[in-house]
Amino acid sequence: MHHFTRTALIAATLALPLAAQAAAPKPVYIHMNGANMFLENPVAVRPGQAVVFVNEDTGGHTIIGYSAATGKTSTSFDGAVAGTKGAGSPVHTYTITFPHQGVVHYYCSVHAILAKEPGGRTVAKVRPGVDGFGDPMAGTIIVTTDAKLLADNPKTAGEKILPGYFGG
Ligand SMILES: [Cu+2]
Repeated sequence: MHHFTRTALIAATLALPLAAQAAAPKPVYIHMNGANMFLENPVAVRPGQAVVFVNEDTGGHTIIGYSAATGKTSTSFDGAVAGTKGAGSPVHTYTITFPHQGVVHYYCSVHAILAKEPGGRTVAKVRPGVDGFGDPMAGTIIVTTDAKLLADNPKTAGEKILPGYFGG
């Protein structure tokens, strides 16, 4: 009996990583190009699900988390992605996961600045002199288990490379 229990325990332990792997959701992709924006914004991800920032721009970008409440930037959510030569060339990516549910704000420090609103909240604004579509290069990630929010992501968030999105 003792022996059987031990064998069962070992079998259960071995089975765990496989089960976890099978359940691991696909990453959520957020793309950048010469428009100096994060294309998929906002996105929702599960706790532990990978968020992959893909740079399809010829120029580089940073991806830095910040607290809207305090204005402090994150030391753990702090990425940089170099540019690409274009379609068919390698792209640089930055991958991060978030263990807990919540709302995460981030911005690109090359193309946006952080500023305090009159109410005290910190928001990202277009860095003066930066070209683009007019919105600041910044975004929000909702870390949640809510199925409806998770299903609401843009279609492009499911693809690593957007063939028509290289540029700049
Ligand atoms: Cu940027």
